[in-house]
Amino acid sequence: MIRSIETLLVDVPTIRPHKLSVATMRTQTLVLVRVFCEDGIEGWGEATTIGGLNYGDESPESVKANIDAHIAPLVVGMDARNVAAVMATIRRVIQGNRFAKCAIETALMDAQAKRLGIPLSELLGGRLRDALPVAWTLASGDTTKDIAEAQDMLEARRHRIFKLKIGLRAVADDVAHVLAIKKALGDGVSVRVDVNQAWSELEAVNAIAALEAGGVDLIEQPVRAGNRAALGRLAARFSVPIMADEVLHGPQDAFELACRAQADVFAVKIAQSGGLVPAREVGAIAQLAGIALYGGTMLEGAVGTAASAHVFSTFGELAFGTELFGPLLLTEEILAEPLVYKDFMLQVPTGPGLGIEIDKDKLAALRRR
Ligand code: MUC
Ligand code: MG
Repeated sequence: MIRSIETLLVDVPTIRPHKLSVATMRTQTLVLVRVFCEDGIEGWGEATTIGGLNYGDESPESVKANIDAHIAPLVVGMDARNVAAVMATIRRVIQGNRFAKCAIETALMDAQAKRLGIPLSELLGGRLRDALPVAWTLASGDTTKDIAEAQDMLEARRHRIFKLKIGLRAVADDVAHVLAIKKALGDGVSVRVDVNQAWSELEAVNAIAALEAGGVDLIEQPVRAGNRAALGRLAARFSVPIMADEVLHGPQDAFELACRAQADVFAVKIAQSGGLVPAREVGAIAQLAGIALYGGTMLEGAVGTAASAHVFSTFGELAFGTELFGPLLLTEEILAEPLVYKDFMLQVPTGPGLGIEIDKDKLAALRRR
């Protein structure tokens, strides 16, 4: 039985300012959810977002308030072992709140997988890989600093895929910034861009032509999420793949984008999808439609990152790898044993549940009061 649910906000400074077109992050607010079960087992989930309400329509504070006031009272007392039934009730009764739902589903699946003594990936159909390629995002806002940062990552064998956050400056300046980095890093290194919806369709046409010619591998959400038709026209026009991110809020969006061939790649995010099972469904739709997959992040800490890794480990195809570097952007470690990043990959945890152990003293010291 579900005994109680606790939500925590944990503010952690980032290792450097992280500049997106929608926000400059100096701190990340981790939204953590802890589900206590009658049999003594507890599960952890995460509902972290980016930049308060700058990125998505749930803020850390709204997630906490809505879980505390609406979701917890609905499910306390339900059978913790029947995760599907609990989630069906939540999805029937609670509108929206995809991040909050994801955190609850993660915590319940963590607890259930611990109960069964298996990694969470095995509840989702089973893993096909034990390690995932991990991109790093260059977003210092400075070309020279970004090149130096990428070179350090290559040398440390931590990342060889780089995603550049653009869309804040004039289009020509952004294009020059990207091409300078691509030139400095060379052919063997994958350089991609994430525009976070900043361009008009006309700006996108001109910029993508230059980026494609310069050897950029992937263009993420160049135009606003509401303009799906423009995304589709760009996907049809260019051979460089166009990736859907902010437009993709779960299986229904995935289905509609797939039916209209409006993206070449899906950035699957567990929270944006509304949970681990819906994220699996997004992956299945993509695979049936011949759309390539990328494992996205909302810059979650270790809990959301581990949960995402379990989901992405079950994907048959993951052509563009993942960007599960969230914990590496933070100055504080909240696990007793950090997640393992080596040889350009994140190791998918192998222990029961999420396969991580939270350092509770650390959390107690960091949590918002
Ligand atoms: C996004 O839009 O993909 C992922 C990596 C990063 O730096 O920001 C996120 C959000
Ligand atoms: Mg994105």
